[in-house]
Amino acid sequence: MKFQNVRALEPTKLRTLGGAAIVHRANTRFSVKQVSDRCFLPGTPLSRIPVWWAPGEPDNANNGEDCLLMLPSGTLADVNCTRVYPYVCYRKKKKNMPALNACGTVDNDYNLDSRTNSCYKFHTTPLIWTRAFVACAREGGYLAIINSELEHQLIRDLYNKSYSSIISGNYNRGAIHLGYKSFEHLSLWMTIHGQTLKEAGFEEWSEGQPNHHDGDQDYVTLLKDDGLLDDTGPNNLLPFICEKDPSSLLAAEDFS
Ligand SMILES: [Ca+2]
Ligand SMILES: [Ca+2]
Repeated sequence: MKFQNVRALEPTKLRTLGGAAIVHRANTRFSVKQVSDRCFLPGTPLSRIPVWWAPGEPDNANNGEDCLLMLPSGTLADVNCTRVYPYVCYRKKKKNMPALNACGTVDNDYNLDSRTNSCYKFHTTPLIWTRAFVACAREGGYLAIINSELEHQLIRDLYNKSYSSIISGNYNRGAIHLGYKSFEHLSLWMTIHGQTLKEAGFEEWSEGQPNHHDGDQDYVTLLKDDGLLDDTGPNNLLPFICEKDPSSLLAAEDFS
């Protein structure tokens, strides 16, 4: 999805981007503001933006519609802010914008490994699994998934190389989060992309694992000591590795 200035977009153009735009209404006046924790739009009165309302809109149905949505027709309607829709982010083009690297991002902590043609970033600040999952997604990546013995070794090497950089604190530095979790009450361990571990290409558990310790271990880590998998709980703060497809974000021409 391209970063564009929503204010400058005709409905047809915005529609072409494949998303809906949600803006926020403060009291009775609409203005374009922060629309999610990923999109930030400057406060702009809607009166200064070309608006094409859908028939009968805005109707503030049930006195509970404080957000705006663009419909497939390109017209706007007010909706409840808890509704879930695709969205469009924009970023103003500036002079001297950083160049995209080989991983298709301006984040130079991502490094392309030609052996797997994937990019990897080691996060030295620990998070719980769900927060780590989101952190990777925000960067256009995903919690690392091991797809081969080669990638297993590569990820172990990155872990060992980065170990001394991990932020010190009262948590376990002896494991990192990976992109696997349990489904169907532990009867099925799958990657966040919907494959079984076997289908993904690596399913070597550490001895005695997964043990579902204390009945609450739904997430998968890689142990530093033996380099094998262990199930862990939802509140376990750990470093983690994000993996990224080099083509998963914008192409260079998208900035031109
Ligand atoms: Ca992988
Ligand atoms: Ca365990």
